[in-house]
Amino acid sequence: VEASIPEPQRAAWSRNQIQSFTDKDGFEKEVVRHVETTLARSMFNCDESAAYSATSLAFRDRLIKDWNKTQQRQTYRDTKRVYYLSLEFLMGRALDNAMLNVGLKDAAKGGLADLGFRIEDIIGQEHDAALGNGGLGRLAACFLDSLASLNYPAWGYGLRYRYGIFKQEIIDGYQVEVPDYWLDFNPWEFPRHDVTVDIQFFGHVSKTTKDDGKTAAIWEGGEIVQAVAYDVPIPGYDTPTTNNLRLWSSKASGGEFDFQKFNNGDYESSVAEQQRAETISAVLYPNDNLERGKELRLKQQYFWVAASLYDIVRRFKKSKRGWNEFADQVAIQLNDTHPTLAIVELQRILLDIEGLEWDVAWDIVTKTFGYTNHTVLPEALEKWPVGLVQYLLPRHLQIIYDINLYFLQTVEKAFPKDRDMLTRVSIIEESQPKMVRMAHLAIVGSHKVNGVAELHSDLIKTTIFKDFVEVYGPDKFTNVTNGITPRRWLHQANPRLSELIASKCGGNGFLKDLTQLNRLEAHAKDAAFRREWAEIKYANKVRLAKHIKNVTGVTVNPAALFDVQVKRIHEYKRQQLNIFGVIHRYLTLKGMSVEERKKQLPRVSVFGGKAAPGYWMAKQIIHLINAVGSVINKDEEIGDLLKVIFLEDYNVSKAEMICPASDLSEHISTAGTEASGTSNMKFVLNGGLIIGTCDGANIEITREIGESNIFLFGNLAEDVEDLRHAHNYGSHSIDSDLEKVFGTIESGTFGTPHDFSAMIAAVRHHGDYYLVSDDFHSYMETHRLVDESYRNQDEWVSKCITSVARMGFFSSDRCINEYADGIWNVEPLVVQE
Ligand code: GPQ
Repeated sequence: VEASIPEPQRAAWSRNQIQSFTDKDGFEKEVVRHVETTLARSMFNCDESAAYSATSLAFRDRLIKDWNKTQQRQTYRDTKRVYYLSLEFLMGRALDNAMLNVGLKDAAKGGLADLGFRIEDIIGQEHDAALGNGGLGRLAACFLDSLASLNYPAWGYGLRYRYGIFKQEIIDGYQVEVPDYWLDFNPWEFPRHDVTVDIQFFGHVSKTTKDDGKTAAIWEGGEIVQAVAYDVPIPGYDTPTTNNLRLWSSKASGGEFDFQKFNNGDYESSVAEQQRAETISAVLYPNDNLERGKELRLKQQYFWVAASLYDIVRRFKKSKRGWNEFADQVAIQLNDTHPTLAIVELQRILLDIEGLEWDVAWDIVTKTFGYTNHTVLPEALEKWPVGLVQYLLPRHLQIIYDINLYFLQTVEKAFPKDRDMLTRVSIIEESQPKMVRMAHLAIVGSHKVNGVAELHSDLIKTTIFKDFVEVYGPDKFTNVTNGITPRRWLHQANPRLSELIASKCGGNGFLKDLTQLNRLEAHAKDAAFRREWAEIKYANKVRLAKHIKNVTGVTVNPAALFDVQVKRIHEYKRQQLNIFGVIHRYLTLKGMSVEERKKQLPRVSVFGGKAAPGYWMAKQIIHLINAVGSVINKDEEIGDLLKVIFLEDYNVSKAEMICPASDLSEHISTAGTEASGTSNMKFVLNGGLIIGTCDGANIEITREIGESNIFLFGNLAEDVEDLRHAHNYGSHSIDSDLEKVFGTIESGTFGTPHDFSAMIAAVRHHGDYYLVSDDFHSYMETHRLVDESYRNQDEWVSKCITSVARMGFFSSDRCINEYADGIWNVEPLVVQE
């Protein structure tokens, strides 16, 4: 059909396209048009929800044009493309981002005001797209923003979950999970019912002899599920480049119903089949840093990977190039091991379908893939039972065995007679049952493996992947320190600060070259500038205080020091250390005379974050935080001096309000456990200081902003192993201040002590794996330093300004350029307008 339309005709059409709006009046006309036609409503009953829909549709129309042109340009120029495979994309809201990236937010603001709306209220109507758990998914979203903003020809590939991460409610202090049905009305996605892929599961493998006498494998039988593409436009900031995020949705391959069964009167089972197929993309697994080995999860992984690879290969084939050019045209990045089956799938396509020789195919595969590791925690490393893979993907298991065989042969040559080495590096773990080690497969099938912060990248080389460094040499392993997009995390989240910064940095250039923030440094000693800076922070705190009042009923004083820890709840992230510290602070205040108390600095401790539904200990931690809050917050003796808030349902849009309002944020993981952390970067970029351990990216943040601008405490990663050993085999004495905290909990101050006994026992009796007791004293001492420092507001604000000025390194733009240079070998596609 496409080819039958003559070129002059096509050109004429595109010239005559309706022009997008460029100002307030044009915007208003578009909104009215969408309300009255697309939404079929009258302007007389246009409420905030309709105004959101119409505004989104108006901006969407604009994006579509840039998006189409971008796709045309990329197809025409046919340069190397990057494919970012991620099971999670934690996008948050799209409208505000689209308005800012397109550069017409002011027009929209004025237009909405004319129609009687406040733009903030309209933005607030949007439901977060929450197709991710935490840092890993949000990193993928920041990467998409940078890829588009830097004009890289790039695609994201993921799953279109019907239910994203659950909504968290706090009922009587406990977390309750509620399904997040977010697709009611989503103007940001485009169903592509014409872009479908049939995905095969189960079945069996037989051998056949080809014309040339060679044997080939045929995978047949089993069942077919259809993948349908849904496309989401990803606008770059201040560039016409608008890339594509393609999310796959599953449905039964027979169309709506199996008519055979239907006509035979078996209506119910034909509907059931439909529903079974749809289950594949129904729900995001809500675990962070934990793998549970569920069959449906493996199905999700293969479904998504196979559909994406089919699409990538189809696009490559259109270029009519030879397979020897595949890796020059295609770079695929594996976001953690979740998409590792892509390695096997590409090998299968090249071998079984395209008929390439094993070695030729394998060379293409390894040149194509790069693998990013995001954790060293053993419980997060994916392993799948061999039997399950055999049953679900019989041909893939054969290929995995062959990959392993050839790999072990090369290892054997390099390390003759080292059986232990072979056992350690094997892709197959010889356990009961046997397991496929996905990280090993990912390493063997990629040309580069990277960690996400310097310490983390060093740790993977010396611990979990040590043997592979011996096998491949150190150059296969590299570091790309994480970054965040300054568009969302500064410009969008903190517009007033962004504007103030722009006024000193020569305009908005810093949003595309974050190193320009260094121009701020000269102003840290300027008293008038500091006042403006502090005034913005205060206003952001007032806004958060209002939100806190609205959702919890607790009044907090915006002049207090806001001390924030928001992230997934996990023992390694040590929210328990924080709440024990809060209790200690409370006891100290209670022990003071009224006079002494008057001299103390008021604090608000803010917590937020979800616990995986099956993570019992994390849920106990949430319960303790809420129990402590409900006692302290109504203690009149304490009043404003200490408030403890748990904000329910922490997500991206709430982070955009919370980060700008923090004075101090907590990044206090046991050293060596947090691969990078990225909220640490968000908080500093928004003019807050950090209390943290020498872990993940905290170390590089310290190097950049200077030791005097961060509050570091605690044991170092290199000492963790010895300490754990001492807990288990030597004597383990608990910090005396921490014992007082335990005593208070056990006396029933915060409700039934039994509820919290496991948390205490983990420290006292079960080896204190996360070193809570070891770090407690230094943590409390460091909090005292924070108080002291905060009293000198001039100095505090200077520290904040200096820190922001030195944060240029942590842009995800820098990070994406490093991937492009060091791993993908791709170049931006310069846009000539
Ligand atoms: N991360 Cl393995 C997740 O958010 N989920 C996961 O399942 C794994 C890692 C995080 C990691 O904990 C953070 O330290 C990183 O900053 C983040 O990935 C992005 O690299």
